[in-house]
Amino acid sequence: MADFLTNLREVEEEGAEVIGSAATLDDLENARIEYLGRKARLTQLLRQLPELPVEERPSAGAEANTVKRRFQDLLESRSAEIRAQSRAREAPEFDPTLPARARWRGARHPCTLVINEICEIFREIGFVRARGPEVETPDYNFIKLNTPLDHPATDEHDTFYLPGGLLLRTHTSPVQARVMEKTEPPIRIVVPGMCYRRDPFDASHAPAFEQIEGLAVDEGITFVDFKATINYFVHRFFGADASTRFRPSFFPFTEPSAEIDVSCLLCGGDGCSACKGTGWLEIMGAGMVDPAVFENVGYDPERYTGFAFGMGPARIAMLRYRVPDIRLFYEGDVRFLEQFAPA
Ligand code: 2U9
Repeated sequence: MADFLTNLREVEEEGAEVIGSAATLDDLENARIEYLGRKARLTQLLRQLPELPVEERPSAGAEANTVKRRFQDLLESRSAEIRAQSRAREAPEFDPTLPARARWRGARHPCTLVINEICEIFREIGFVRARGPEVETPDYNFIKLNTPLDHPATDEHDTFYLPGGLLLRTHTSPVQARVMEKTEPPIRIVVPGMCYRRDPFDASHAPAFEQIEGLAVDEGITFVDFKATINYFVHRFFGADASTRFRPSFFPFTEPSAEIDVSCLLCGGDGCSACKGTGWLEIMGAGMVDPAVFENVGYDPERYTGFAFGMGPARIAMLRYRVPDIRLFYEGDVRFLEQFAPA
């Protein structure tokens, strides 16, 4: 037994030294064969176990197995060290002459650009921005706006109804109703925001889209103020050469109502594919606020008059930036959006 243990210690010391100083994975493999292989001294010592007295065999066997496990552990850790050293050697050195990575230029969304420009034009003539909730009640989205719940606009096919009787606003108009309820005239506001309708997602419709609406209420506001303000806006936004056309229309919240066209930006009114040969592009709906709406928000319709208008910034952006498909605004494709970054 004493000889056995002496030999074992000798093998252990020598093996640990050889494994620990292996410089390459090949050296390490040779050390493994030499100290754990079939012909290794340790293997031979293990084979001698049956020759020891029977009572000494268990402890001698345990000692030998401990040495075997130590070799295995040492092989593993040395192998990890050698691999880490070679990875570090292979890593490219820092090269300060390499060109810098291109920076991604952030850009405002084209609809945001249009909204900001519209708000700025109206700010200069006394309109302030107002905002309100995107989740609304049928009362604010429809009833206060003179749209009874049996009106087709309230149909489930057109409106996203939420559990609990709420809905996603289908226009920003409820914000104007809320502002009027809280504020005495005079009022001049522009209201940008997202709206939701159960429309198909196609080249000219999106189920979630921006709207910007405006409202002016005071004593003595007339149709002349309405037309002059809209014409002023169109000339500021589309240019002094742009002409407007007011076509009679109908909205539940305005009376009289109009749809407003601007002379085609592409052909100047001669007729082209963009304006379908008409020379005109529709840009907004508008009208004098219906007295019933004033009644609903607690204003005296005998005392106050006003006008209101609404536009779709995505539609305006399509005309301005010649974008053929509204879906491009809502797909988040950086290649499209980064084109709107300032130079
Ligand atoms: C109140 C009173 C009146 C807002 C108006 C329109 C006409 C209109 C659409 C154009 C295209 C929205 O983006 S669009 O889908 N808007 O045609 N909006 S008058 O009238 C109001 C709003 C609120 C209290």
